[in-house]
Amino acid sequence: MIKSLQNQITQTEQTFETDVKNAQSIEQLEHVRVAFLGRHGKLTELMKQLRGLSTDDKRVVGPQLNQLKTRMQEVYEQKEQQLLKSQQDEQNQHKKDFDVTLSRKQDVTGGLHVYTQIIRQLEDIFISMGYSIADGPEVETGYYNFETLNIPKDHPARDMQDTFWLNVPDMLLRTHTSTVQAHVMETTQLPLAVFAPGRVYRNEATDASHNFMFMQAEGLFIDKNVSMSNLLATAEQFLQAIFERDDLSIRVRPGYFPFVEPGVEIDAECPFCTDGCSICKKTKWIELLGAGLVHPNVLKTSGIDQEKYSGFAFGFGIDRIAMIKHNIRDIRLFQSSNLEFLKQF
Ligand code: FA5
Repeated sequence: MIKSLQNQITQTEQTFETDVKNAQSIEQLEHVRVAFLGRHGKLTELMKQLRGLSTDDKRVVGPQLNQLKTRMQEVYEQKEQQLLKSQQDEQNQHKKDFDVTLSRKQDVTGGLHVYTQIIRQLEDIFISMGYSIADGPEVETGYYNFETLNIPKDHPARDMQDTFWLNVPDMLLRTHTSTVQAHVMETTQLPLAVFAPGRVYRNEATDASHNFMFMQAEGLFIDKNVSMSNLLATAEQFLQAIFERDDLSIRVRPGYFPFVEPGVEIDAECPFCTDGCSICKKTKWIELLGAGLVHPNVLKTSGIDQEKYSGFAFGFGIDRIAMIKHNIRDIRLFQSSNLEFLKQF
């Protein structure tokens, strides 16, 4: 019995040493440790056999088993140190070989959306003309979307812009950026000149030139003795700047908007042709702005003395400007997830 246990002790030591030697990684070494030194490992198994020996034999084999345990732990720890060191060396080498100047292949970078690009250009143009940039809420009250703009409750002009009403009484998604007018007039000292780009919503069916959510911009200028010629000069200057054509002329047609009097529609000469093309639909003109002199009722509602002050306002679709500038055929592309389209800008 004692002989058999002593043989097993010698064999266990040899197998353990071979297995430890062969372990290539910390994980493999851990497997060996569990198999030999773990709670249910080989060493525990040998210890259990000690119970069947006589007291004299126990005195002989007991110390041998303890020696085996100490030896196994030493061998294990030595190997563990060795593996940890080579792991560390490998990591250091990897860091040394890492070339920070290498660029990654197929780098995917984002870019500014075409809306943002056009809005920034427009803002730069208006800031250079002395305007400041204004903003307003997209969730609005009927008061700011209609009443301050001379469109009382039940007035038929409310039907000119199909409205998304919310479930909260008198709340809506703004149908145009003209809502910013009263907000600004209530809070800004005169004279004032503001440019307000932003998102607007209309409860309309979509097609290639109409969306239910799109971008508009509003211009508002209030001072003493503001006239139609100030409006036309401003319109001409900004249209020339945005289409990068110094010789671009404009033309004016009568138009109806309840918040301006007189109201006009302003067209720009087609920047892309001289005798008609597909962009201007062979007319040589492109419809761009709704505009006019601010209606006295609008000034009055915002507490401005209409005897002393006058002003002009204009509004336009930013999508339309972007479509003309980049020859885009379908307005719905702007808000699609079509990366091929978006990547062009
Ligand atoms: C207005 O919204 C007026 N607030 C503009 C205005 C401001 C007039 C200040 C006078 C003084 P209108 O509904 O025409 O006007 O819209 C202006 C522009 O928004 C249009 O010329 C068009 O370019 C754009 N637009 C209108 N509806 C849509 C739509 N469904 N999809 C895309 N663009 C649209």
